[in-house]
Amino acid sequence: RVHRVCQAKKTLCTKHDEVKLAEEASKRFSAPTIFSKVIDKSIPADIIYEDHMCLAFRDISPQAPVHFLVIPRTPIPRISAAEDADAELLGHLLVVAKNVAKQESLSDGYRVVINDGKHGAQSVYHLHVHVLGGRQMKWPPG
Ligand code: TR5
Repeated sequence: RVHRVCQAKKTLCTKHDEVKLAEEASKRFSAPTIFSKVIDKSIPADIIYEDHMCLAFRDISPQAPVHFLVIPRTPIPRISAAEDADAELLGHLLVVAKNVAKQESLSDGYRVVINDGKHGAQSVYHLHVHVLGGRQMKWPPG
């Protein structure tokens, strides 16, 4: 049988095409995480900003006097799974991060972090931007 995608692409029909597509799809649309429940408000969170594209809420285990997360409503699992077409959304997350940092009076500066995957020590697979402030940060991070 000729797979529809192979027909459309007029390439040699191999199973690999479907496997590849499934892999790509699974990278982008992973299982819902706890942050989906923050978005649909089925679990409580201290939400300090929200708009049509994203939410900002306080981290449940703060690593600094101010520690909040900015997440897209669209459940992109991790920054490495974002696509070029997500540029506007990704830019928006940073704009919101700096606006909420200002709202939180972080006038002496702050740190913005995105952890990706195992080496990045990511634990929740719904893209999130950490903003930490209210104390002196050290460099390099651990
Ligand atoms: O390690 P990464 O970069 O994936 O960061 C995940 C962050 O989510 C950690 O800093 C956690 O403390 C934070 N986290 C985890 C949960 C949670 C949360 N922040 C706010 N509210 C949360 N709820 C309700 N449940 C969590 N499991």
